[in-house]
Amino acid sequence: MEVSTGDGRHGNRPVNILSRWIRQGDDDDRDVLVLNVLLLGNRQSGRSSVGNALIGGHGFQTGTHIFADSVTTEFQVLSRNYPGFFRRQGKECDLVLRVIDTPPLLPHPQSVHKLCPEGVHVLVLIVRADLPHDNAHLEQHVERVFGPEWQSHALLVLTYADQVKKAGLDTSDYLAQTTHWLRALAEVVTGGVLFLDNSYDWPLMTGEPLRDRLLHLSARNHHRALKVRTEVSL
Ligand SMILES: Nc1nc2c(ncn2[C@@H]2O[C@H](COP(=O)(O)OP(=O)(O)OP(=O)(O)O)[C@@H](O)[C@H]2O)c(=O)[nH]1
Ligand SMILES: [Mg+2]
Repeated sequence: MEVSTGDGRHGNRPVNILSRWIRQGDDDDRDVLVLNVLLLGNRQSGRSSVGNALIGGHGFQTGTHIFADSVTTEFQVLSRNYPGFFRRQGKECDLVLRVIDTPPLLPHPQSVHKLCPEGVHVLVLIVRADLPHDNAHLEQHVERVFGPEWQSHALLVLTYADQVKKAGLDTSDYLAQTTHWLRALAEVVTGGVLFLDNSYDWPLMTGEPLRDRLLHLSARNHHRALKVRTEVSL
């Protein structure tokens, strides 16, 4: 497994994270697609667990906090290279996911820009399925930081899918019965909704459908990145 800590190196191979398509040397007829993925959600929503599912490891610290604190108090970037993840124009391509875990407060544009000067390819909005929710601030904030195009780059992940199952609901029943806010959010995000059960300890497998969905969404956007609007005042 090749996991790195955001300095753009993957194993012994330097990767230029400023370019989304990187050609390997002549002897290796392969391209590399680098995608910046930003995780957003309330405290204890399961952001770091989703990050681990994406990198297929345990690099992001997770845990329960009964008081108002969060386990994640600072931005953290971890990358993973998935060799030969997909084919493009008849050639095998590597997928590098550069995953940015965030503290629960809505991130300041300057902080995101510092970590992703080239922009963000996919926004993963994370909400706990087993708790009542209404977080209209999330969309307002994201729209101010990324502009109206954010919807085309976003997908919604509902964590604690195990609890939904325990309650005897299937996912379409759940969406039909959930709050107006969550239903509306599910309808506007181009990447759609994915239910995730992070209760068992096998992140590489848990993350598989999420990685596929994420790549598909980015391809719909021709792998263009959303630029961060650093000029906005919050
Ligand atoms: N049962 C169950 N537990 C989960 C799921 N996802 C996360 N958890 C647990 O919920 C707790 C919080 O998960 P984290 O991934 O740390 O959540 P977070 O949003 O990063 O939390 P903070 O950084 O503290 O705000 C951990 O104990 C996880 O093991 C899930 O899908 N099902
Ligand atoms: Mg966390």
